[in-house]
Amino acid sequence: MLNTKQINIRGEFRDDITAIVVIPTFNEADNIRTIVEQLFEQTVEGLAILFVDDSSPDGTGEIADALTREFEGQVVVAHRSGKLGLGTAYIAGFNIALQSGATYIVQMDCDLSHPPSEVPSMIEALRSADVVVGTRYSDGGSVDPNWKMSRVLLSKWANFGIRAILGLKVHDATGGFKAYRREALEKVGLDDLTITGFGFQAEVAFRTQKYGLTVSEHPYTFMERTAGKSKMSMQIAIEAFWRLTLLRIKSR
Ligand SMILES: Nc1nc2c(ncn2[C@@H]2O[C@H](COP(=O)(O)OP(=O)(O)O)[C@@H](O)[C@H]2O)c(=O)[nH]1
Ligand SMILES: [Mg+2]
Repeated sequence: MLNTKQINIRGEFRDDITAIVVIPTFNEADNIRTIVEQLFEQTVEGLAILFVDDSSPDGTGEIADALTREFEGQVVVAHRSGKLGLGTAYIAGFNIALQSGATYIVQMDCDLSHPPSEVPSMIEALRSADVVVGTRYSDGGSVDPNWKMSRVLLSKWANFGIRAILGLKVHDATGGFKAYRREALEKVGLDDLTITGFGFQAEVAFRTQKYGLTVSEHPYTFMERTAGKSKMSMQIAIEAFWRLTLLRIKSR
């Protein structure tokens, strides 16, 4: 399904890398350096970053290339030929991280909505769980206090609806802040995921539950991006809903 020929990798991971943070990017020129600096401020042994950039028109890919030279062995970039969507970006990134031999794989957004300061404790929690799910919707978790009530309700209801459709126990089914042991990703099976758009997170959560992987929920506060634009739209959300409904019907 995934055409690896379209992927051009810059940089190479050092041999002592154990944890790879996969970050998909599309037009994140104003955020990409900050996230690298904030992640490398954390004390995690063998930490590296893999960006999956979809030929961002704003030059994110070129900045990423410069970062691979500045942080040689610790920053790698997978360039794809065009905007191929968030789900396939994660699949490509996870596959590269697995091939690179990482023991722990983290996923997060580039826009600083997911705080880099939570990454060390999420990786730590993988000692006793297969998957650690960052959650905005259980005790201790929250969303940006500046969000309007309408936005909070929309986000909560979308999450509630998706949990109900798929029968998910995990409190945050739509978030993209998670950490996995490599065996967990191997078990989830990346190459035959059916939903490659926004519903990707929920399909992975569904398989995690179906295959009996142990999940630890990690509460955090989701902050609104301050630079760049969100790529989320109503059309993307509606498509995710019907695709997830089909997934549930087919798996009965
Ligand atoms: N490679 C790639 N990254 C994407 C794509 N769409 C969104 N992203 C990245 O995925 C992350 C989440 O996207 P964002 O627009 O912040 O979504 P939101 O947080 O739901 O509003 C960010 O790091 C984006 O740059 C895509 O099609 N391809
Ligand atoms: Mg965002």
